[in-house]
Amino acid sequence: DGDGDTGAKGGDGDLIKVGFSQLGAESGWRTANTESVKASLTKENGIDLTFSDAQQKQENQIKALRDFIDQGVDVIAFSPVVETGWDEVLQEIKDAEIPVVLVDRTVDTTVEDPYVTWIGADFHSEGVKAGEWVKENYPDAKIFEMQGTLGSGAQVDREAGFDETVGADKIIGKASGNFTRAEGKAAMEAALQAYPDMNLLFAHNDDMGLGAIEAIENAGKVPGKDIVIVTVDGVRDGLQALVDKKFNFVVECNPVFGDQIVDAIKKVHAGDDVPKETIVVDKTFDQSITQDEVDARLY
Ligand code: GZL
Repeated sequence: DGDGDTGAKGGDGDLIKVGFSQLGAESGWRTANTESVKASLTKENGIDLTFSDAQQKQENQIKALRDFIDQGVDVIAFSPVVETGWDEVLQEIKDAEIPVVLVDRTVDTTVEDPYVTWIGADFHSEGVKAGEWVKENYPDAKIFEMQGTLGSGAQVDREAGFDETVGADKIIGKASGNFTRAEGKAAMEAALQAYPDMNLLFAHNDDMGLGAIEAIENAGKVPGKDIVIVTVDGVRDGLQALVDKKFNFVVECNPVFGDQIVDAIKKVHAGDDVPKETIVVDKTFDQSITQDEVDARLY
């Protein structure tokens, strides 16, 4: 190429400046996702990453996104803590002509074409998989549903998939544990009082299920037996609970897709075609899982 470029790595000028707004560090899933993002969005991979953690507060994410606009980044990537409330900032990003790669969670906005591509899991399908296992194995269960962060795509779609599969009449109560262990434990303590005949918990993530185990044991009941527990994520602590027979079924939601994010960023920056969405593949786990399999898990 005529600019005398020897092809050697130029200075930072050759790197793609990326602003990444992560929603928080609320769960094992999220910290594994952040590790994957930071391991992939590196200078070696051609990325100059500015990373921000919003501690699960939408106003912090909106501020970070505005900072990225001011910094003139080349690409913005973010995982929106909830689906709505982004119209103004997404329009500002669009006006600044900065392409958006949406990661993990989904948005519901009036802005035309707000992002170039979305990479994440099929939350509705995860809810259906959990519901199918419950319908198959515990058709007459009295179910308590522990919701994730209210208004997040993961909560809305897992709930829809699960409820339509098991039948809303099987669900005797719902409460949010905001995807965290502490809030899951607190919500379960209240639920055990309010719904003493509950015999199955569907928790929208492992961390809330792990918090619920503490509440169940403190109430003198046996998790996995008196109260069957079904969760989503498949982080190591969740799979350990499965081996320990305290969880009964776990639907995976794989957080390790930093490589796919880098690939999308490079294509978007180059103006290459990218699919509107890329679904991260999930599988399921039951109590047949072995300790060796759990120990081998990366996250
Ligand atoms: C799912 C992700 C969810 C996880 C939770 O892709 O958005 O958020 O299931 C995390 O553990 O808090």
